[in-house]
Amino acid sequence: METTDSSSWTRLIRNATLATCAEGKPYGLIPKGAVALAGNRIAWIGTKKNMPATLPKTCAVNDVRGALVTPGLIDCHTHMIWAGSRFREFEQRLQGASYEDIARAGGGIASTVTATRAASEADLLTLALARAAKYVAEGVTTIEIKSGYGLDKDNELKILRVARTLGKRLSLTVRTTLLAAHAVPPEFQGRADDYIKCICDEILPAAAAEGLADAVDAYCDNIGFTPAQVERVFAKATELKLAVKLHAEQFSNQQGAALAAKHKALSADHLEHLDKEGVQAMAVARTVAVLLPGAYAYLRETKLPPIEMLRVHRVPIAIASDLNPGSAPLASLQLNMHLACTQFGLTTEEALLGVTRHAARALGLRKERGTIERGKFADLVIWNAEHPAELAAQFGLIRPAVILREGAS
Ligand code: DI6
Ligand code: FE
Repeated sequence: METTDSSSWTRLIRNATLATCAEGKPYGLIPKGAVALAGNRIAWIGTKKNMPATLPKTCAVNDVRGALVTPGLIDCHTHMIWAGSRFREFEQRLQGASYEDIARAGGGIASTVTATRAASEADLLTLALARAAKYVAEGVTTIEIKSGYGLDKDNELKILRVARTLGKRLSLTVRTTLLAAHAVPPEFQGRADDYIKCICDEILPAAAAEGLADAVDAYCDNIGFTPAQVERVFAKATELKLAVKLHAEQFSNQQGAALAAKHKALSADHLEHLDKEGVQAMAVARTVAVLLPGAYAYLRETKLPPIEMLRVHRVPIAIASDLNPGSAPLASLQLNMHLACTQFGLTTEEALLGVTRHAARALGLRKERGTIERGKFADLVIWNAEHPAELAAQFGLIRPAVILREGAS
């Protein structure tokens, strides 16, 4: 029998209901499981039966008495840095106005841009820290944050800088995404193509030069940008060696998902209006389908994303909160896991994989995070729960007992 070398172990978590989220069994579940850490990496996964007889003296041992242990949760799509509030739009929509009507009348994203441009970096950081803290409290250890409420070089970079600072201030891995192609700013009104040129010539190169963006996103829809405009942004991003993702098929089908897949995008997000061609293209490119059930519910949409088709074509499905002031001011990833099940018909296992393994892939982190597997970062949550289905089956009740991020950045 193979003997396990435990000499490098610094911590052993035993007697766990281990939801590794790795491929294989449902949830990657190992009942009575154990996981050993060596510094900031996962060194070993096993059970009581194959645990080594001796451990180094310096190895801490945690008997978690059957508690659920999962990878740290990952929210792979947020816009968490903004100033101002759009509660009036919520009232307008309850009276019958649509999200698109409000955007066309000059409200929507444009109003948040005005407030965000006026806010200092320090003010934005204070606002965002309070929002991010909610996610940390519910077991999120990695979060993606998009710009997109600055819409000029200085303000887009300001937002990305706040995002980077946020990650250093909290025990949180932050991935930043430049979303300058979110809306046409007032100074470019009626000149969307000129704004795209400004993004490609100025904003994108500046963000890349300062190392502020891990990826580039765009908003492809009737109220956003056309596929041809998105393509120009993607070409520039690729030239600068930045990964791409896309807001696609939210209110209409623009063949955005196929465009994203053509550019080997990490993800295409929203997808309520996704069609078969889009699904097939995503399947081939292994582009993750990021579903945002909170935005769907908040906007009281009725067209469901084609979940069964995504399953049949084995497109990885991630779930994210889309936290933003206009279409999803709902600061909880766990709520989105719940809504993914009740609104979109996902299983509780799909909901968990959607905020772990598949969310990691949507951020280009699949080799480092998202599952409990040897060699990955020690980035774990020990829950006050006994089964992984509990995370999606209820809301606001399941909380981390301990978040373990041993020296992870
Ligand atoms: N993501 C977005 O970027 C817009 N919709 C979405 O789901 C919402 C942005 C906003 O209304 O502020
Ligand atoms: Fe979004």
